[in-house]
Amino acid sequence: MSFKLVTLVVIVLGAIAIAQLVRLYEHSSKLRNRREEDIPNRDNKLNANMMLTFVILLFGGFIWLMSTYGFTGRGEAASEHGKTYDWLLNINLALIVVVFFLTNFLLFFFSFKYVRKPGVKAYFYPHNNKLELIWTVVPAIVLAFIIILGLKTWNGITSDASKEAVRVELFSEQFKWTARYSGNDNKLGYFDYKLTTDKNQLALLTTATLDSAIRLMEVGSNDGTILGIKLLEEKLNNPRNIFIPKDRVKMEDDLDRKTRLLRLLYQMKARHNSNLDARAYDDVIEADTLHLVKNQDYEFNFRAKDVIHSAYFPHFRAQINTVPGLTTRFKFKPTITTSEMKKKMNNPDFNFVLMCNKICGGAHYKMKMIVVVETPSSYKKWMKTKKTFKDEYLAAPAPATTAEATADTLVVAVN
Ligand SMILES: [Cu+2]
Repeated sequence: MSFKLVTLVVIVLGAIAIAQLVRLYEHSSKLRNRREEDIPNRDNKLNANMMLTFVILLFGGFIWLMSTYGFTGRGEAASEHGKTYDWLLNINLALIVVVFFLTNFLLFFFSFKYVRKPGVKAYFYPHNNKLELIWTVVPAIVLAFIIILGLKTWNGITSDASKEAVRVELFSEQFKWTARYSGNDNKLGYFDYKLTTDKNQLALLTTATLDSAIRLMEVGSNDGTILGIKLLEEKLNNPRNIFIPKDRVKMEDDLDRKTRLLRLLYQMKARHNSNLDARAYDDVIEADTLHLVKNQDYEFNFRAKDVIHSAYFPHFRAQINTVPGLTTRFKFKPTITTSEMKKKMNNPDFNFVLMCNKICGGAHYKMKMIVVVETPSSYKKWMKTKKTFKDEYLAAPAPATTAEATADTLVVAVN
């Protein structure tokens, strides 16, 4: 017999047993000359005492949990606005705790105190306008106060950053973060998803990346994993090639998509101003670790490659969604270095982190970046070891020229 069937039988038998007990109770009441709705004094007293015990356990448990596990365990706020944020959170918590104690005390203590007593008739009190007014207006004022303060703080975090703020981009994808620093000009280079190639994972826009994206569409990749339009056309038009219909449709779709992309890329190229190349060329790209300077204003620009992620900096009290096709932004100023925080938290292994806070797929739990907050001098030292996008891009092996690739494709086609 399956587990489900056993469970069902137990439930049915349980229901029958309860029905029988209720009938037995009814019969015994009749025998004792008592009406069904008469509850003996002893039962009322028991319920009243249970109400009192429950509220004592509830309050005791709450106080114990709060004193054992603390508030959030995130430690002191490590950003400037974080202090306001924590203040706001504490006010909210204080209000909630007061209301929690007050309402639960009234609910359970009154149930205990005003238990039915023989010979005492309940006072009938159906309505009071004054009371209604108080418990409508007071919460409304308190809520308005919380919401206005919250909006003010939120606007402070998401309003435009100052000119001096350092621009950093955080690029999210399943399942990692990549940081892009804006370089000497403090301007992030432009980007377009159509420029995504192996060498240009963040799809930055320069004359060279445009040309190589166009080449990729026209002649494919050097290793032959991406077929170019030329080769696709040759394959499809060669009468000696015989395809099963499914494969032919797949290749035709691929050709369509690539032809469309190529057309858009040529449009981009016609509009492209090569003066903008410098904007992207001095950018510095770094995966895994984010380096920040203490007391420096930052503007973070978030991008997503695949699905919606959420950028969560618990210690800096900041979080925002990262959305494909839409840049989201916020700013903050770190005020505590990593080594200072290690001492404050009394934990030599402590590190600030950027985490993904949106269930974005199978390895979501691993999507994390270490954040290092340091002094300006050690930041400069670190930055000196980094290559700019231009150096990295030009150092990578050059894409095949059209002539070479065409020769290759012919060989493949003959094969
Ligand atoms: Cu994610």
